[in-house]
Amino acid sequence: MPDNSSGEFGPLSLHVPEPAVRPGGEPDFSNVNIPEAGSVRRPPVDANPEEIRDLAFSIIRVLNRDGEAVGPWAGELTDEQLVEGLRHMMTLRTFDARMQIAQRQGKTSFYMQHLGEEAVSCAFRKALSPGDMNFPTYRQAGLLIADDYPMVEMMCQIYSNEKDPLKGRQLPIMYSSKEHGFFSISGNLATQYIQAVGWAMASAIKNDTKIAAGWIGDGSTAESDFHAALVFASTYKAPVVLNIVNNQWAISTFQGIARGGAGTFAARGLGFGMPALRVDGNDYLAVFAVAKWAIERARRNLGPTVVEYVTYRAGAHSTSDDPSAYRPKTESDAWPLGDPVMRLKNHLIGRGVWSEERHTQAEAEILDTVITAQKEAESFGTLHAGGKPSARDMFEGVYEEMPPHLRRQRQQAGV
Ligand SMILES: Cc1ncc(C[n+]2csc(CCOP(=O)(O)OP(=O)(O)O)c2C)c(N)n1
Ligand SMILES: [Mg+2]
Repeated sequence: MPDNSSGEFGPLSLHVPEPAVRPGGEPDFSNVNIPEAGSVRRPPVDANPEEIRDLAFSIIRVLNRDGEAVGPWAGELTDEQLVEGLRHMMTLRTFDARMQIAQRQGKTSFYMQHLGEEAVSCAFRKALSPGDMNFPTYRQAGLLIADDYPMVEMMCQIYSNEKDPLKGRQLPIMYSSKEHGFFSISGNLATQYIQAVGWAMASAIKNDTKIAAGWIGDGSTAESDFHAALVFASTYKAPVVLNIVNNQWAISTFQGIARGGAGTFAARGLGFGMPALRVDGNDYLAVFAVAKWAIERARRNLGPTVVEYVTYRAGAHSTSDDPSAYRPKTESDAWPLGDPVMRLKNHLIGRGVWSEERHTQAEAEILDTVITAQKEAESFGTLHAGGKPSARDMFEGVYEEMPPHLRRQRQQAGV
């Protein structure tokens, strides 16, 4: 047996992946391989996963650099649907901007933005049917906005005020709406995956027709729950779409740490025999087309699909984060897949159904709508002012029958 007593092999050491650049350096995305828009084939929905393994290493794109929709994944949406999609993304962006300021004004303790990632959740929602269930993280509020969930309720939740539908029991932005297919957000990342697969399995066991969508970030794929969920989803061919939002960062940790040697996050699905697609997450048309493909596959009982959205978190992780500590300030400008709002806007102008004037007008209208909703929400209180949920509410809504120790605590609190 060879040993190393003579020191022949030298000492062992670990490989720790490093981001391409650090603060002060020039942004560098030369490692992001971007195929031409329209160049990735579109297999039939019932394709054998073995035959489409290449899709886990490419990027499905529809909008080219001139703003045209090209290739086999184009042509899924009407002019009206695209204009609606643009409005949803603009609304989410405006909502974010207002809530970010509200946090700085002390009206809420915490906020998380979607800047640069609006297309992912806004387009995905439009590919689902009523009754389907999302298990989202905190960066998919577009699922609510694009389903016309009332913004006032979202804001009341953020302000933990007297009209907060969750009565102050959840961290701001951790919404919940059964009617809108938005499962209560859990702060414990990756739990969304096992829950989504479990829900999908239950739907199949009941011989129902509803499907589930699990959501996870690049960094959270390092959690055990991610892998456990993939085992159950692939073994039982659960009707679920397993979304991975690769926005390049997990707070200050770059995506290379969680990705490890896998090449891409989508490729994680291949070891489980699942179809795995990678898509340009800043291309509304591509996101919708790929979501529709995966959702149809689940609905036809053909099993789960892994979808990796390649995007970039242009904003800070949350209001508690300062990205200048770990990445160049101009990195988001250098992101080679552009901005989802600008790209769809330019496409619609090219199609002759939108213009700079209409865009400016839409911006003003949307800002007005968001401010009106904000004023209404603030009339019900903010973090430190006005109405609050009752302390009594804290004891409700968890157990069907309140256990004795909670009943005692409630009595002690006198509520
Ligand atoms: C199980 C668990 N571990 C750690 C955290 C703390 N945490 C909150 S967000 C976050 C980063 C997640 O990054 P990623 O999965 O890439 O999602 P992104 O925020 O980029 O959308 C971490 C580590 C958590 N909420 N849950
Ligand atoms: Mg991330």
